[in-house]
Amino acid sequence: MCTTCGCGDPHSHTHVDENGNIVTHTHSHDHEGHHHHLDHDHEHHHHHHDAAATRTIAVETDILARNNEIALVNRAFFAANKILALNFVSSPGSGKTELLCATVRAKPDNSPEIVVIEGDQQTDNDANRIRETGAKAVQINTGKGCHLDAEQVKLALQQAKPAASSLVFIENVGNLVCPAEFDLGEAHKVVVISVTEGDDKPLKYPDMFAAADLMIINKVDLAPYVKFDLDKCEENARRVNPSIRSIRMSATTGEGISKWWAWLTANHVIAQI
Ligand SMILES: Nc1nc2c(ncn2[C@@H]2O[C@H](COP(=O)(O)OP(=O)(O)OP(=O)(O)O)[C@@H](O)[C@H]2O)c(=O)[nH]1
Ligand SMILES: [Mg+2]
Repeated sequence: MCTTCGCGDPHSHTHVDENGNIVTHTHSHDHEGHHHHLDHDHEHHHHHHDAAATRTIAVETDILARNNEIALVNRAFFAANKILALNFVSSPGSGKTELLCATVRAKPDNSPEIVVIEGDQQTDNDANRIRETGAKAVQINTGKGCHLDAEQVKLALQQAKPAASSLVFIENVGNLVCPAEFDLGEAHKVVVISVTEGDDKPLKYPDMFAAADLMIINKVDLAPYVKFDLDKCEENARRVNPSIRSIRMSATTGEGISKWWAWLTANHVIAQI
């Protein structure tokens, strides 16, 4: 887990603000009492602070253990209500929100209710974009946090109250690193990569591609203008995760959307058993 970005601060607290957004505040101090970015004497510092390093690891372990406990509560809620919950992860700007808007617009007539939980450090732009499509959306602002945690999602579920047999789409904070470690209770992580990011990303961020069951390669409409080998990207993803599935898509042109809906429908059926 990252200890420099504030995501593991045990003193942070989460509440619902006056606009109905779920907001997490993180205290700006850090556990070791110095500022990492200004610490020119890093090696030396660590050498004399083994106790502090041990404490940091202990805090991280506690945070992940506590997160996993709450993720189990969320997972039990999804199972009891036959809800298919997906956790969308990617670098910023790969097109997660655009893809979710396109997904809602292309939903089949007999589609289950769709509820979207939007995670961003700041703003409720993405929740508003989802609401324009007619789907229900709850915004979580993580502040300094670079990922969603299970507690935030639990609060969002209490607010959104998704119906039985619905689809719950959780859009994580744009970040290919930390969200890989935090289980939210979802059935599957879906990693979105766009063709402008480079086909080597699965090898550079293997944890995320190993944690995902499906990779969506988005913005294929831009493929003619960039050096991005779609086959190579899929090959790289399978090197870190041999069972990962892949769908090539464009959220703006709608290419690939029927394949994506077929995947969704098949997995929703499994959630009904
Ligand atoms: N050409 C093209 N542009 C796209 C596509 N999907 C998204 N975009 C554009 O890419 C930009 C980022 O899209 P978003 O949906 O905001 O990306 P995001 O992953 O939700 O971003 P964060 O929430 O900030 O991590 C926007 O300008 C979109 O219009 C696509 O398939 N093709
Ligand atoms: Mg977004």
